[in-house]
Amino acid sequence: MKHADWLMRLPRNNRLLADYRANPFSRGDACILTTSARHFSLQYIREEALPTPFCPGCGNGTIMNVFLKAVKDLGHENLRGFAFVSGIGCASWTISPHFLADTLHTTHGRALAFATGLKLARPELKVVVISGDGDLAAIGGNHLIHAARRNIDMTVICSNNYNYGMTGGQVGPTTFTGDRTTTSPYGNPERPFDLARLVAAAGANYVARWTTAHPIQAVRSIKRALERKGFSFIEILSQCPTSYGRRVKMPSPTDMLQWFKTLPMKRPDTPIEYTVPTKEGMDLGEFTDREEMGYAEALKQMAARIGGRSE
Ligand SMILES: Cc1ncc(C[n+]2csc(CCOP(=O)(O)OP(=O)(O)O)c2C)c(N)n1
Ligand code: SF4
Ligand SMILES: [Mg+2]
Repeated sequence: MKHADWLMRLPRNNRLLADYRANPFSRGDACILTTSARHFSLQYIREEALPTPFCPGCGNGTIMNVFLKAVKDLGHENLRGFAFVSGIGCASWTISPHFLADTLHTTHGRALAFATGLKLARPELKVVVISGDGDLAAIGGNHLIHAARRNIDMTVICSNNYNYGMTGGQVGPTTFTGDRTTTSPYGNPERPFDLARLVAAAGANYVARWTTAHPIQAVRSIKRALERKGFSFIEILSQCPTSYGRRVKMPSPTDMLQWFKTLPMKRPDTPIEYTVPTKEGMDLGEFTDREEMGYAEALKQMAARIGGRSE
């Protein structure tokens, strides 16, 4: 969308719009806005796809923002060297139709299977998956642990909002014990996964957990993940006021952001083994950071050994 068109979308009484209407070529605020206030992320986004379909206050916009900031910081002027894959769910809409890039919006739970095929067919591409906790860890849980075990070269960003947001707030594999959801009206009797520990234990090279209230740390980890070979996984705890927050006494997005800010940092001596996540104890930080051989390199070495081609 052109900036002038964007200005025309502002309410009629908006001062910037009035300024622009009075003199589109002036050097007033409107002109400054059209030249210098363009958000950095727009260079990576199909502007015709805006606004996003997310509910007001949803954390997925922040996830989109931190990912693109990491891309920008790494010096990519566009997304041409990337290929993006998502499953089904609100989080999956982060990538397509918004990213100005090659994207695969696949079937529910199968993002990592598609991403694996894509990486093997086009190893030169940086494959990135952005999807939800349900998509990646419930129906897609097997793909998740095996992609980590194989150390397949890709970066996976999980928007963990503790429920199936898009389908109305069902209980999922990260929903806390006791939480009321549409399918656990008396409280969730199950124990949730600790996704960061699960994926680290399964063999990923790099794993970190942050929240939408920790954008600077999230950008830093995403940059690190994008530069790693092998499997990298960033869990981002994200607010879903519509389907989750209002059922667990955190109806406003800021309620959840305030909760995120109280979460502890992972201590270096904290064990990597499974601990039952709780709302108070969900620790943040890096869970593993190693340089083990990625799947692409393992295939290459095998091909060299048997005299074949890996690419
Ligand atoms: C095979 C299959 N089963 C179920 C569904 C319905 N469905 C669509 S999205 C979704 C869950 C989404 O949850 P999550 O991945 O956490 O994404 P969120 O919407 O919370 O971001 C489900 C169950 C489907 N589309 N396909
Ligand atoms: S339902 Fe939840 S996750 Fe989906 S767009 Fe709305 S706030 Fe975001
Ligand atoms: Mg979810």
